[in-house]
Amino acid sequence: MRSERSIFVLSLILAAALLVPGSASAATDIGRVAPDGAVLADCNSDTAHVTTPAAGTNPYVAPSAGVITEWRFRAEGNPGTVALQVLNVIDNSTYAPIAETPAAALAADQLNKVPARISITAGQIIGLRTTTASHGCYAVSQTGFTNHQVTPAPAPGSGPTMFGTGSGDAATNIAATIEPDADGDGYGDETQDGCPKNAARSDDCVAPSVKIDSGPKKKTKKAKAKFTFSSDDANAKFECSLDGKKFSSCSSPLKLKVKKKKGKHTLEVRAVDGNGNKSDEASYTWKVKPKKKKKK
Ligand SMILES: [Ca+2]
Ligand SMILES: [Ca+2]
Repeated sequence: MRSERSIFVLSLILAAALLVPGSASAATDIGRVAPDGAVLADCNSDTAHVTTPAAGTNPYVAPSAGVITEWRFRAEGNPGTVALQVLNVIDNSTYAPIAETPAAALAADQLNKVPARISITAGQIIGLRTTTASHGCYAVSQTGFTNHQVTPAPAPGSGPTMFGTGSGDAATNIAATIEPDADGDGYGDETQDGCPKNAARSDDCVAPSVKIDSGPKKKTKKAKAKFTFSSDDANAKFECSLDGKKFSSCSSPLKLKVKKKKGKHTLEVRAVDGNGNKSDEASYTWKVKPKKKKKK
């Protein structure tokens, strides 16, 4: 019983993983966070940071468009409050902040993971803005990278700003996960958007499945019949229709008795999830043939 239950839970998890619909590609991680135990530099309040590498691809630049659904920052000491910024790259020392997340109060001496919902397009760069004076906020020791900073930090939409060179062989302590946003509604399609093909909705619009798992013998002499059915959505409710009658709520197992004892019968079942999404109907047809009375 216990193992059946864990298999059921496992299959639900698998079903949920397979239910990531409409995603053109998988989530992408960009940026760098300090390794555990790294010694970080101090930084000042109201300072924005971005990073450029001496050569090669910039790991802070988004390779494709999407929505940042989480950003990460490894803190030592007291990091204060920090916001993630999305910036246009004008050149290697000029950046234009486009948007930023709300400033988050970060916990000391640990990897902070902050949920987010902020759009980014291919070629834009992530950076950070410190909003309180803090210790241990930005610099990841990183050979071949340059951490650029500017004070005061420019506000999003304020236009391009020259970022001075803060330090060489150091990189901004920030990373982010970008999920695809195929319908462009600003919700990451994998963990935030229950309706990734409809820009007007982000709530769950995916219909559950339904399956009739067992029923009576296809040819039987019995007027009584028993059915079991199931859905990939464990919280879905069921609706049944016998012989074309109106659907009404039902549950598994379902026991019924046909009135006409002779002939074909059909049971249709559908699943309805908590958001009113209905599955297609599953149907089961069987034939009832009564016992012939023995002639004496
Ligand atoms: Ca979306
Ligand atoms: Ca949507």
